[in-house]
Amino acid sequence: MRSRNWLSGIVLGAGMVFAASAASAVTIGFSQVGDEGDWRPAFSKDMQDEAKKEGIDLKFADAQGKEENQLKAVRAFIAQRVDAIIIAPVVVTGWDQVLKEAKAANIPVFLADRDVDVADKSLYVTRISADFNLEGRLAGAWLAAASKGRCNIVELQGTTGSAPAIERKKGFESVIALFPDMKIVKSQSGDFTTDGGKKVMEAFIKATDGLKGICASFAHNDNMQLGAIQAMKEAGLHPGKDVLMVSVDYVPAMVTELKAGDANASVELRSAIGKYIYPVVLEYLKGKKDWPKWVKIPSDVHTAADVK
Ligand code: GYE
Repeated sequence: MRSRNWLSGIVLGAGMVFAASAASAVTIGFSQVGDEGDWRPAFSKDMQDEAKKEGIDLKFADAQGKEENQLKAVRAFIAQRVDAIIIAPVVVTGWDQVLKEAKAANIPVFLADRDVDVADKSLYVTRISADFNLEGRLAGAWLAAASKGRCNIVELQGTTGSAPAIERKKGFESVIALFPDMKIVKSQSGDFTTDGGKKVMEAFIKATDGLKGICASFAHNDNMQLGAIQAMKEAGLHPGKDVLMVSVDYVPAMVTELKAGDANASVELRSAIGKYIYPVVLEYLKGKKDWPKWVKIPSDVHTAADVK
């Protein structure tokens, strides 16, 4: 009898410990852009895997590329009283109101990857992200060297109004502006998708009589460039040979194209970035409140020569 009590005491105690740890697990709501290319799902998977490793209860909401879905998701996280909210915002505008609501509810917000444009920066703790402007500059610098500073460029822009489309364009333009014979002659959004990139390149091919006089294609991400490569091949052109191909992300499918010689360079945007993001959130929740407004993640440039 005595030993049974003793045993049930342990079972009960263990149950209480378990209940206590389950109750104290940190709950984080993550509003993700969608799955527009190869980079994004890799980032989503990394966020889910890292959350498991950290014992975080992650509520993951896929916005399917629509900001209105993100606003709904963030409001749902507020209603659920999560401990923190992470947002990878589709576009930079339209965030003031919902961030005010999170602040009023005392729920800290962290930006991951993309940026927002809000007047009051105290509405979020910090942004943990690569430097998209630097990525644009790296692509521009690579192209300046590869073309010896003489190049007519077609540009495939990312989602209009998104931080990477704005900043990669600005960074790239700031470098080519240093070379009087480098210029962007055509530029259009392909919405960061393979399909979008293919359609835009088809239009460029038509408008330039088969890319006559065009020396390079700069795409704000690899997926659009992968679509552009398809369009060029279908038109009997030789991407990577007739036209220099430079883009951003360094996804596995682009590495394959670099190896095959259909593309020339890609700036790496790391997708395994949960290990940079969660420690900031967790330390904040434990009491470290003073973060710089931007925690930067490095980016590197890779050329066809590296992957061979
Ligand atoms: O380059 C692109 C994705 O937000 C920086 O979004 C990210 C970009 C990335 O769709 O492939």
